[in-house]
Amino acid sequence: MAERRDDDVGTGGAVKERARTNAKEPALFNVVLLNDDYTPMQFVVDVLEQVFQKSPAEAYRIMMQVHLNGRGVAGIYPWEVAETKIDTVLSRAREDGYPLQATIEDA
Ligand code: TYC
Repeated sequence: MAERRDDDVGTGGAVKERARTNAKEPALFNVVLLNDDYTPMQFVVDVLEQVFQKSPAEAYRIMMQVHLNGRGVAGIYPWEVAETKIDTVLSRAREDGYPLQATIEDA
């Protein structure tokens, strides 16, 4: 993974070299939605808009990707955020009695 480069760190402005910090990018994970035969399309679109902050057009596109291909990426997040998104999706789905499944994988 690429390291972050901070421009002009500690060089007093006259830059010949750039200092390199040790800060690493956080590891990122895909939140993947899985298709099933029972969860309504509109429920999935609503989840994508409300939980993953997708526009209505993008939410519809992702829902159809999952419906037609079996899976699709709802969003890309650090591990704990991805886990929380999945918890939210699964508890909303179960509340409404739908079998929607979501999983985390390496981005
Ligand atoms: N296949 C579902 C239907 O026909 C719709 C659906 C889309 C379900 C995406 C889950 O992650 C999903 N009602």
